[in-house]
Amino acid sequence: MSQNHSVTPNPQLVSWLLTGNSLRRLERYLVMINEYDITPIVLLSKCDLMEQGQITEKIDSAREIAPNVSILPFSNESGTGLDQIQARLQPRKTYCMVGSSGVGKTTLLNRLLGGADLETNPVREKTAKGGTPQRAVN
Ligand SMILES: Nc1nc2c(ncn2[C@@H]2O[C@H](COP(=O)(O)OP(=O)(O)OP(=O)(O)O)[C@@H](O)[C@H]2O)c(=O)[nH]1
Ligand SMILES: [Mg+2]
Repeated sequence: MSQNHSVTPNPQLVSWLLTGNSLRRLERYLVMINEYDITPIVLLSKCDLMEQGQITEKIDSAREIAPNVSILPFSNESGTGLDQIQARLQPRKTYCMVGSSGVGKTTLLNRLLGGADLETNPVREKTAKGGTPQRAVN
């Protein structure tokens, strides 16, 4: 029997980064992702809570640290930008989404998958962080 059977999957990963507020954090994600053959897309979440000027400002500052990366503002609330995100998704590709707790990752998945109904948590007022409904499953 041939020893050359390669069964290693070679998924094309696109990692999504949702910036909460921290550009430092975004920078760390990009450094981490740069280690792999992954094309990142920065998703700027909750743009319904921002004025157009603030959105432009955020995009400009993200672009300074990620000059060649697509930056897509979106809102789960109003639906703005969801079609642009959807347009980036291809069947049978693997995608990975990272971002601070509470930025809206699960809500976005629910919107994109339609009817997935994964559990979301309100952002806690004191910490401005989500309640981490997603946990590792052993
Ligand atoms: N205003 C506004 N609120 C949003 C939006 N997307 C999500 N939220 C709210 O933000 C809170 C946190 O959303 P989640 O989707 O649970 O956040 P998450 O990133 O999955 O958080 P973890 O699972 O803790 O990592 C929920 O109360 C959502 O309803 C949005 O586009 N606009
Ligand atoms: Mg979640």
